[in-house]
Amino acid sequence: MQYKTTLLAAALLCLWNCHAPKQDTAAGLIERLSATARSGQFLYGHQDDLVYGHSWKVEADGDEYTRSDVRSVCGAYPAVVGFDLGGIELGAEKNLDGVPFAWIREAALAHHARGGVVTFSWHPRNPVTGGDAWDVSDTTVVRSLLEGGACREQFHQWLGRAAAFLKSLDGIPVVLRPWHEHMGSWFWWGRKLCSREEYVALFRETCAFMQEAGVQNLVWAYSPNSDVTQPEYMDRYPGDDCVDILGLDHYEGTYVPEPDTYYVEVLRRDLAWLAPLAAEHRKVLALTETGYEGIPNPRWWTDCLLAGVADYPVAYVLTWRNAHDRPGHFYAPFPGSADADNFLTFYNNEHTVFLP
Ligand code: BMA
Repeated sequence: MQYKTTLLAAALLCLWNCHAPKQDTAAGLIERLSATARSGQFLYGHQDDLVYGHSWKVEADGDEYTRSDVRSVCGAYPAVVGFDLGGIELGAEKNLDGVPFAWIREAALAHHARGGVVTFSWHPRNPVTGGDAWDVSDTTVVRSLLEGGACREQFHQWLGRAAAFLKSLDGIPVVLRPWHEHMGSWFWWGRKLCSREEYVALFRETCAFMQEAGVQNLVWAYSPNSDVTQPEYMDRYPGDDCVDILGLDHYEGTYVPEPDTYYVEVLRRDLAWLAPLAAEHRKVLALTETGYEGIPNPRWWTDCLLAGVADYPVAYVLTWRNAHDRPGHFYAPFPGSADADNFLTFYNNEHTVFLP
């Protein structure tokens, strides 16, 4: 009996392994994300979760990256953790939020080893003005990076530094989400700052560069900001050959009279045309950035986020960061935060996937 049970267990394990997607490749990660969405679930993600949180940060080399605001509240890590590459282009030791790239690398590897998914955004400096990613004072920046442009060499140097960092990740598959929220005009690559052709070239050249540099296992996300029409979303689409994820960045904010209603309505309206579009293009659908700064609504997790995504085949959602040095700048719960109970309901919901 004992022997039979063991055999059965071994057979089941083999079956599971044979069918389990190989998560160590880009294709395996894409399949894992698709399978999650097909099953009616989504992975929960949090930016910078393992390197700092509300009023704490990793302090020293050798940290094991076990601390997490999300885990402190629900007992499980987010399944997706995001990091930002801003500053890598300058060869800086720390990113734009003061996190050493060496620690980002270690945290990303630790998260992958636990079975988690890693994603990178990038807020590079403005190569023309020397300002930050939000410096929109010059409308020639993207053009200057392209063939014949004055910053062409610098662009390649910047991409080279990003490629070197990504190559240092031991080949683990990661989602790269460059040139995001470009249907707005708050970054130097935004809608009013470059032409359609320039944006598409910027994105495509970034993909081609990474490929030529031999960066393995990148999963590419295209993530315009929300509240756009399908034609607007597709107008600057770089092409099926360099995109794996159709993403959306959608935030709640008090710039409208009824922010909760507006958040859910706009999200559902956008996902209603994005879901069939993703299916048609055979791409993964994801809410690549979201949140409500300071989470003013203690029922936000169920009444807004879950209400917005539950009916659509979204593979993951990524809430933005809990700053350690700005008490009101948080997008996920922490021990004692007003939304913590509601987050537990969200955690226990059948739709959400975390990492034990
Ligand atoms: C923004 C804010 C900034 C931060 C940037 C990149 O949304 O959180 O404080 O520097 O993202 O992480």
